[in-house]
Amino acid sequence: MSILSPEMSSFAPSSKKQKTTISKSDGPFFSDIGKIEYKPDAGPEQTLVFKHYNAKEVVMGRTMEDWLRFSVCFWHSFRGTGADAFGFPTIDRPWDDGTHSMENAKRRLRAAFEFFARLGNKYWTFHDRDIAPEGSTLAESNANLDEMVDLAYDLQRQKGVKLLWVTCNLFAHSRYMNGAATNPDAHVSIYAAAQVKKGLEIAHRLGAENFVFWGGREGYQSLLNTDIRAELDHMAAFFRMVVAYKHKIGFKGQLLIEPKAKEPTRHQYDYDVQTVMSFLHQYDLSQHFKINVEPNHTTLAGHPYEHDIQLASAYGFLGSVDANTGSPDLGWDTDQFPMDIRNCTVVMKIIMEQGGLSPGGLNFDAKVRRESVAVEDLFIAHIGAMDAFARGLRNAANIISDGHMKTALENRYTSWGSGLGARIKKGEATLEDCEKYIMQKGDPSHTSGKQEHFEAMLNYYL
Ligand code: XUL
Ligand code: CO
Repeated sequence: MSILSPEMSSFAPSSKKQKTTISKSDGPFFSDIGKIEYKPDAGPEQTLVFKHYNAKEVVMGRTMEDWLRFSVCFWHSFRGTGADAFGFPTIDRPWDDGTHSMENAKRRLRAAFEFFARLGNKYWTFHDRDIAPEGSTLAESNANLDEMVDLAYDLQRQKGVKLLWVTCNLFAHSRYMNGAATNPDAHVSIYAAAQVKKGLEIAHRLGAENFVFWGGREGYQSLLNTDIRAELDHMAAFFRMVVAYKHKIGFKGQLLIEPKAKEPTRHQYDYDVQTVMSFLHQYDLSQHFKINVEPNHTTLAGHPYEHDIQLASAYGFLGSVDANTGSPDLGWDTDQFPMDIRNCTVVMKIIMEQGGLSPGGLNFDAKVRRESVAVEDLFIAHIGAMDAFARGLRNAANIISDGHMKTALENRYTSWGSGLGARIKKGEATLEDCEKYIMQKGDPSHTSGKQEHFEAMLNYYL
């Protein structure tokens, strides 16, 4: 049982933390750490340098920076407190005084941009309510947001950091407890739409390259009190208003839907990539949206790590990636930094094979463990994950240029390239043709799937 109110979550924008206000320094906050450098010969204990990520190095015709498009997320890295459902905050940042004042919000944003400049990521992401405190009315929230967006605009220019995407937090406030776009009460959905209107405007002003919809409460807790068809119709109508307004204001960013199977709802409508694709087709929205895939959500849906990335890419829907990982032994979303070289390799192989992720990127929707309380842990986590993806990139480049895995895969399907197989594919064959074929040729032979051969080949490159 949870002993904490949801207010303790790092996503809770309007929580009133019971903490004494203390004055905090205005920075710099990371002068001990300095600019993170590329030192390929560094030893295993040197975790504050890049050993693999070399931003300007060219791999298969493009710089690492261009392939990887790393982004730091504001909510986990600058709003995370280490609180969980069973424990109080553990992380106390030197820029955070525990209040919800604008002064604190500004200091925090400056700290974030100092962090970005030292780490060397070129992109960041945020929810509207991460960067500015929610007011007591929408007008007040919008005014707070405008003030913070002015500062973000200046910081982006000063530090040369761009906005990968913005999203609206339509799940933490209690008004959204029964959903946002799918709330049975139209008044709540109207509030969400008004909030998203402002979200699109600030995304436009800050030059966001994408805009994300993660429907955290768009789902149900019980089928007994839920009209699924009505809720999905409402969600589609909501997205149509979004598309119309995007075009009206001339926002050029790519719209993305981020699937997740469950949590916080028992069932989330955007369950996984296949579900989102069919929703988009069903409601004739597929030309307006791509998908932001988060592998920890993929594993939560019961699929292998790269399943959704592979599937979205196969259908031209892979727009961006929330680069993180879970603990496969657990059944929930732990948002850990992606450190597994095998996973990073297969993901980069898919991304390179589709020609890159732009205008999407690899957004670290990941948080340091609640026990990793030191400021340097925030750097080590990002550096480790960036290095893991740089290794993934190099490995994927080798796999692709060698071509052995591609050939082996294609070999499994050669029978579809000619004869009756090819005619079926083109829609030129009938069931009678198939019967005649089998009568003549008899049973197919057993062909090896060669799974172990593929696994051993992959390991060669890791
Ligand atoms: C929650 C999650 C969100 C979205 C943005 O699981 O992934 O942080 O990425 O709302
Ligand atoms: Co995410």
